[in-house]
Amino acid sequence: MFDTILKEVKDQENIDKSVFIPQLSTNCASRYAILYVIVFYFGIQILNIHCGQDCLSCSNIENVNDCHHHITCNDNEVCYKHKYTGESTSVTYDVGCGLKSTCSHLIGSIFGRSFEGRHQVCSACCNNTRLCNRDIQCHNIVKNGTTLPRTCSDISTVKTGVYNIFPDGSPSAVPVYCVVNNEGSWTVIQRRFDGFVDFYRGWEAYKEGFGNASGEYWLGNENIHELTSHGRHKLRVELSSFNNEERYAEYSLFSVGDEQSNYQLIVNGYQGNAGDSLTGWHNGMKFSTYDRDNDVWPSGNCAATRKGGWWYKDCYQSNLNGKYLRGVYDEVHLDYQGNTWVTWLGSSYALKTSAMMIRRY
Ligand SMILES: [Ca+2]
Repeated sequence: MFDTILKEVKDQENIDKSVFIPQLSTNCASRYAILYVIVFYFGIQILNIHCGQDCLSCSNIENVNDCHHHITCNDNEVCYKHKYTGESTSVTYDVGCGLKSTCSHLIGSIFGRSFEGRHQVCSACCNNTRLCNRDIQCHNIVKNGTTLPRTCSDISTVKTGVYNIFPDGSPSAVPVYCVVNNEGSWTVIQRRFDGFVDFYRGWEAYKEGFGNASGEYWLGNENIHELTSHGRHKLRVELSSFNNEERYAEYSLFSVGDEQSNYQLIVNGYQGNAGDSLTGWHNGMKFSTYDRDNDVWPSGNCAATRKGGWWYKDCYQSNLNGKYLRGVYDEVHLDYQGNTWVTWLGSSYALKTSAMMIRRY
């Protein structure tokens, strides 16, 4: 799902870095001066004067939130953020105004890269802040009057399908499958329906996400964490069997911690008809993969034996990222490896479809 982003990076690799040097906002400043003169002499009330974006403007800082100096860009400029590794190997930033013409792609896309590890992004503004290139922590991101969606529920659509979202406010669009039902639009974080995508993957794959937004995929623990750390989210799990019977489980509370917490799961408030295969066993558990055993089984590794990535305890009551084994299977012989939801069809029935989707409310 990140092919597009990588392509953009390659396309932009040869752009000369020198064009991004911040420039003084003389045009805007002179316009302000003229307007103030008019106001002074003629007493005209002029409100909401604004030329271009307000950007933070600092060089060689380790934390963008430490930058308090800001400037107003010229009309032909936008905010940029340049992240690079300094001589002390610590990550540092330059932020300021850059030419809009060098930022012709979607907001948030990478528009210059001098070599690996150095890149610049066109920044987006938080709603009502106008301060564009601080690390953005807000629900709505506004750039030039256009709101960028953090989740599917920020997209005005009546149609289920693939859309771009911006889970962390920047820097890059993430394609995702949005499901629209009576309640509104849901952001799908996990989807399986044909077994074409291998879900037996390691920590990094589950961290970044894998698969394809129009097919089977895992959105990525980083993205899921970003989304669920901005506002309260509910989780809806939709399941079906090979008899085409459908069930669901909904949770009024769902969040995933950061990597330091090993993407710890918080889930509560069940209602539905599939039974609750999450809170009893998996609430409070850390995420585990075959190469990162965070389960509570001292002598074993649930992710390795059950063939998935999940918030295993010792081991599971649900295993939606387990092996796509197509219906009834020999659970003992195959070590409970199927993609299962135990409170509905038990641990020996591998489901036909599953979708985990979240909605901010
Ligand atoms: Ca273990």
